[in-house]
Amino acid sequence: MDGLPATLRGDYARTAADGTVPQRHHAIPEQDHATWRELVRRQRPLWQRHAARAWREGLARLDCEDAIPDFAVTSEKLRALTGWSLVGVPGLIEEGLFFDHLAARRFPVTVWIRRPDEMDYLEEPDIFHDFAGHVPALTEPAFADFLQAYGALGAHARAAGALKPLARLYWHMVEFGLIEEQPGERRAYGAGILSSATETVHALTGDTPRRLRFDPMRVLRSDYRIDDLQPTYFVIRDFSELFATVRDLPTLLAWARDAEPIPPGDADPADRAV
Ligand code: HBI
Ligand code: FE
Repeated sequence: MDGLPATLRGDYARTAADGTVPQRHHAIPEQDHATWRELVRRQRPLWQRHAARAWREGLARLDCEDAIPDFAVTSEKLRALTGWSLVGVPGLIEEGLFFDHLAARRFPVTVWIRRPDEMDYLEEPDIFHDFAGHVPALTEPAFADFLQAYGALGAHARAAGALKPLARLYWHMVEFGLIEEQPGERRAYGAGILSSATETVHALTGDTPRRLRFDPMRVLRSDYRIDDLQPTYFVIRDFSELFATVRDLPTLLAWARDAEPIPPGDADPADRAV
């Protein structure tokens, strides 16, 4: 996602300089709340069975299952828990702006929701992906600290020509991360997994994906497809593992920038299957 997709769906005409728009929660039509409830209803059994404990506890604290949540209300809860807040955006925003928001503990959340005829697949993240997928993990302190430190590295990565490895880290560990909570007990915390019924089943029960022990150098070299189920998932043991990568990240980003990328789905001799 170096540039932004050509055809963006949101209304970018009235964005502020920082890429944000007001949510206008009061103006959300009942149909959109009904779509949200239907998406929650479909995912709830999969979340119970396959979502990480910290993610499930976060979702419960957000109390957001009966209607599209008001970002101002959620921000008050998040601030008290991990210092994060939410800002509305029309959809994907320029990378530099995105990183700046993360560095300031502001998570950009798309303000529109998919149509009823798009329940299973969407080419751009909507509010269900951004909020239901990403926000519960922001209640977990180590993950919340990791994401802020990740955003703070954006400017450095851009200056070092290392935005691609940085984007790979986000893709694999924020969008598609798995966690092994007990030996052999794998669960998901990645937003791209938990906001999609198909991806949740594939990631946790499919027999085709590779599931590999998280290794920062491997992840930073691993290219990915944005329009298909993931062929490879990376598994952490706990969220502090992610935060621990941040200290070495400036060095690793430069190394990964010059290293040979690993094509999506390919194996690497150093891989440790989980
Ligand atoms: N913008 N709103 C929004 N949400 C994202 O997840 C996002 C983005 N812009 C860029 C981007 N993600 C990716 O390039 C990340 O890898 C940074
Ligand atoms: Fe996302």
